[in-house]
Amino acid sequence: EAATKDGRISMRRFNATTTSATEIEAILQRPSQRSTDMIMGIVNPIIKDVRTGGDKALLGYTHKFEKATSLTSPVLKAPFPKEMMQLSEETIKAIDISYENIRKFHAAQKDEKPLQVETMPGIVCSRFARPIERVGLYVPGGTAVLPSTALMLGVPAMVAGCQRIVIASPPRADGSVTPEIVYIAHKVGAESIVLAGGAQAVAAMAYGTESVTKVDKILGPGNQFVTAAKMFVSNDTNAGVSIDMPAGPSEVLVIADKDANPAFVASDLLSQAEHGPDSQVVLIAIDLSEKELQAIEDELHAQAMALPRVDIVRGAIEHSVTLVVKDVEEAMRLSNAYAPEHLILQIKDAASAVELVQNAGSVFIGEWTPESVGDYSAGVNHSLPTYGYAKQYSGVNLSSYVKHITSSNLTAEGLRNVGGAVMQLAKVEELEAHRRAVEIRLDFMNKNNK
Ligand code: HSO
Ligand code: ZN
Repeated sequence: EAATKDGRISMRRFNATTTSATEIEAILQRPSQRSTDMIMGIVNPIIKDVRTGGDKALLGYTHKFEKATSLTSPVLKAPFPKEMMQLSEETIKAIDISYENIRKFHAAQKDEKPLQVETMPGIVCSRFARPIERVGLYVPGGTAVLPSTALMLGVPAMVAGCQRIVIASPPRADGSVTPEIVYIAHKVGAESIVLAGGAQAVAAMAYGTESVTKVDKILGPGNQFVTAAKMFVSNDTNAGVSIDMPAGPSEVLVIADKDANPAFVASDLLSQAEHGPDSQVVLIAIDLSEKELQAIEDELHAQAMALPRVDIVRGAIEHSVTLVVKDVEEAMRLSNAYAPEHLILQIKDAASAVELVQNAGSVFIGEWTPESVGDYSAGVNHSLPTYGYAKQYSGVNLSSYVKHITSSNLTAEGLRNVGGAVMQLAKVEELEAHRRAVEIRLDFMNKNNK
């Protein structure tokens, strides 16, 4: 079946109950990405160049790729001039409301006090968190400016107490940055904005340049070049930098039943589809009749045709699919296997279905919870694992900005209690100095009546 037969925007449709498991697996494949070798071939020289050439090389790439030839410095340092944050009242209000909700939700993720456990009498093990000192937050440009990503990455960094927050984002052709991003950078206390995008921005933050602060961790979504660069620098021990997670194109999986409003379902599918032609949207329809499926498809087409980004939507819908299943268990099984970045539950008793969720980046529960609220303002983070990585990664959250340190504290009694086990294992491993570090203390205790 052609996805957009006669110009009609419609998803392929399969009945999961009568389709084989291997076929379903193939249907739910993510759209293929360009080969990593090809991407690395482009990204590697850029990274090397910025690493050795510093500011000059970085600026060169920004002049070339962003066409921002008037730009003479790659960094804008705080305090940011007021004239760079000129925004309408409505936009300021919207950013402020979203900022506050994101702040509240991430502040609640703070460990109140260090974890402390007495594993044996006289042995206290603890764990406590410390912020990562310097973080680099990548805010993509591209087909849409995404100041909301600056909020999603910047607010938790501020809440975690990161000392130096660097934001990188490609400038516009006139060399300026979107005022929303400058305003958010100011609100989260960023020390600078790196006016660069792509692999060159990642390299600048990973190694540092004359004017770009070297960071300890780089977070944020990006295209395949950004992702490849993040993977490269996180593997380079000379960089000493980590990353949040691998990122792929955005995706959503909607589970809908007879209770779902077809217009709502279509609107959710489209809000993800408009991100990019490589986005993927999946609809799992529980026991819907031909007529009910048709109602969703009609809505999808009608709403899509009225969107400014209809061409992008068309691309995304081409590799998107509807699967008809018989019950919520079957729906969840498929969803867990797909591990969507966003999972929307438009079903009866949606909240009680959440316990069946095993793999998903973020869940949107019930008909009054469109994904867009989470994308912008509810308080949850929108930087989430894509491409099936929800099976092993969490989305960006407060712990993305801290590392946990453990400590042990033993009394003489504690060492007496555990010393034998330590000495025996050291013996097994033939690490005599390890064994003696205990023995020397136990001997000392015996001699001094401790
Ligand atoms: N849905 C995107 C985030 C976003 N939506 C930004 C709008 N702006 C990926 O989670
Ligand atoms: Zn979105």
